[in-house]
Amino acid sequence: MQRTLITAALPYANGYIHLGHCAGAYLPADMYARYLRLRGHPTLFVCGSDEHGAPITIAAEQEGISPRELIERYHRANAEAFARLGISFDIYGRTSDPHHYAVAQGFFLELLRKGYLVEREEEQFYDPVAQIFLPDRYVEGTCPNCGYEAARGDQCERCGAYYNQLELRNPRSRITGKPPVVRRTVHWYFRLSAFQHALEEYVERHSRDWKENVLQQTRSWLRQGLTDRPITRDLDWGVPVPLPNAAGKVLYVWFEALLGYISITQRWAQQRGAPEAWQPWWTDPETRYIAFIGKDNIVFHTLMFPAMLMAHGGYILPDNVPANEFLNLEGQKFSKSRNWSIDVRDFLADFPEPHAVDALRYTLAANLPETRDADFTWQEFAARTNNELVAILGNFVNRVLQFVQRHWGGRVPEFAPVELLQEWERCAEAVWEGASPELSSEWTAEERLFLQELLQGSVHIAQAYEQFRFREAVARTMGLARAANKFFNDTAPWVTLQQAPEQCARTLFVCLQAVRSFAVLCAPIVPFAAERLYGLLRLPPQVGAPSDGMPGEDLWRSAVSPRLPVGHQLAAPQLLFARIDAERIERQRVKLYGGAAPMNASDALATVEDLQKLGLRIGYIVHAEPIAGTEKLLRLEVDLGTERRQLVAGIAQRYAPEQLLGRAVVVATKLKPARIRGVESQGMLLAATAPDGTPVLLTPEEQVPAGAEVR
Ligand code: B3M
Ligand code: ZN
Repeated sequence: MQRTLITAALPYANGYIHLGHCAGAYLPADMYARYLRLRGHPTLFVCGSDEHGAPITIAAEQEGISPRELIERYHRANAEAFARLGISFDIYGRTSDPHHYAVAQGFFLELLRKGYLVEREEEQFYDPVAQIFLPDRYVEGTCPNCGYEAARGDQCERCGAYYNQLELRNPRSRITGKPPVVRRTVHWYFRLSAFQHALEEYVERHSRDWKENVLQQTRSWLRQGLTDRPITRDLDWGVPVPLPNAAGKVLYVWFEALLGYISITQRWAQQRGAPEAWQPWWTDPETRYIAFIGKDNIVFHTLMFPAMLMAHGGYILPDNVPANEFLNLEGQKFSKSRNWSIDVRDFLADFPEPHAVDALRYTLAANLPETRDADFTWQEFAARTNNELVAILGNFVNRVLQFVQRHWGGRVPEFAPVELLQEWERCAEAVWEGASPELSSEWTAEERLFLQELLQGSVHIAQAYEQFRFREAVARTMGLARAANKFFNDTAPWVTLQQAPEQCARTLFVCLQAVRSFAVLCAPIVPFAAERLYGLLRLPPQVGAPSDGMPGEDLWRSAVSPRLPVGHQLAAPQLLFARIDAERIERQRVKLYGGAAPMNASDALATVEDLQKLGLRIGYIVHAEPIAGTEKLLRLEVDLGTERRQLVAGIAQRYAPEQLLGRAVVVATKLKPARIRGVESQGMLLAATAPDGTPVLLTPEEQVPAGAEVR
């Protein structure tokens, strides 16, 4: 069975992890790891703290403590935060581990022996007062390109230019504020350029399975041509360069931190008392290696690390590097320095109840920055919790368990005729062979509809996880819960209870099996709730927790089979989720905005008049054609009853022009006209955004005349 190694970027131990980090790498990696374990695949999920480099030393200086004190504090805090969030690492290690030093140094020596490292003397800034060479982040000066006065040593934040630190004008040391002097120093360069060709081949082998953002960034680096990179620094905090002539030099943090994935896996093996057990994970070509990261780490994982592994030899390369874009917070970038952040630790302190962790995971997962930046808002957190987790999933589970408790004393009711259960089982198998389930006419129409949706859904969700489309997996999972509620409503067991008790029992039997299905299907998203759900069903919890890298049973495949036996005793019902009330959300917003939460100030809210200003009306599409040279745009003509308007709409990914003719749409008629690709748009079409990001047109439920007002 497919062995999968999963790593998530090693977070710097220079601060508390926040929600942005979670959405970037850790939550999707955890969902993936849990999903694979539920499939029974041998899976190892490795992470740890990155404890060296300028980010650490600068933070330590700012806090007035030693780097060691700093990393102790944040390593512990972050390990705990991850655990409480349910991020199911098999090990959370650290790069200050002496074993890591040995691994990184051994790797360096092997690359040196193979001729992939070259020693070069170069000029660099030196702070004569502090008596140290200044790494790029330690110098500041005037940008040689745009004249910005607080430009960093290697890159200007304002104009984005890259340069050598010696080109800075008026350089100042960020430690003493004094101008540095230029001194010669020796460094080792990794011959990245030697791997240009091999890396091009490697990347193109993955041109179909890697995400677009990952391919684009990687290819653009390759196009510019790879240059050799210095992998040592003059610093006293880090992994010492293991050579006699290298006193005061350490390995560059990125060089050694990447090797942390390997050293930490080895630590895992040592801790199990099987020191060789790390090997298949990193050396067996049959192992699949998936590296989860945020978008700022892409080329390190698609070019630098693979080149290092090739240079050394004997290691497998990442199969996929599913990098996410960034998560924003209430419309702005996360920023610790501007106090615009939500640390996981603070969240857990303010929302200590276990279901709140599930609610956070669900909210983040439903809105991951998979293909573009996403936004976390406190309002969305409350809405997703109250309107989805509580009102849909929790509600279904509770209705079913209460009903069974009341009328069958909490025992799984009778299902007749039993032959149908075999048919159900058969269909549950068949969907995995790609068949569409067709239940016989022995089933009621409602049963057929619901079971078919459930059966097929479990396969579609699996496919979404396998293709790293986590938002879709979440949306589909909640979609099944919606279907389950509909089934309960449509079959009205409170009516059949008197009139057709056998049918009523059958309905509740089906519902209970679905409750069990949700325990399996929800585990990657809301593992704590899944655990509680197993408790309510009196079943041993199986939520994709670490399994020591061992294979197991494929639970997912039978997730939607009827596995709760008739007569099985359930526990007393309890609510699975709880509402988050508006007051708590308001307190968080006040905390974030520093007492001036704008949404509650009534001037920030739109009025009915504001809405009317848009002039929303129903129009009928009378002409549609693609706009040449674009993929998404269509030119439309819309009949508004009294006039015809030309609109440009970005809906071509979902709708072909001929599908649109005669359709009723909602048009904002009082917008300022805009020119899009040279075509004038005299208004705008309204569309909802589907989970995959494509637009879905809004259409009135019944026929209404062109020009009808929308309010
Ligand atoms: N610590 C950068 C970061 O946290 C870095 C990742 C290392 S992965 C080996 O974004
Ligand atoms: Zn500049």
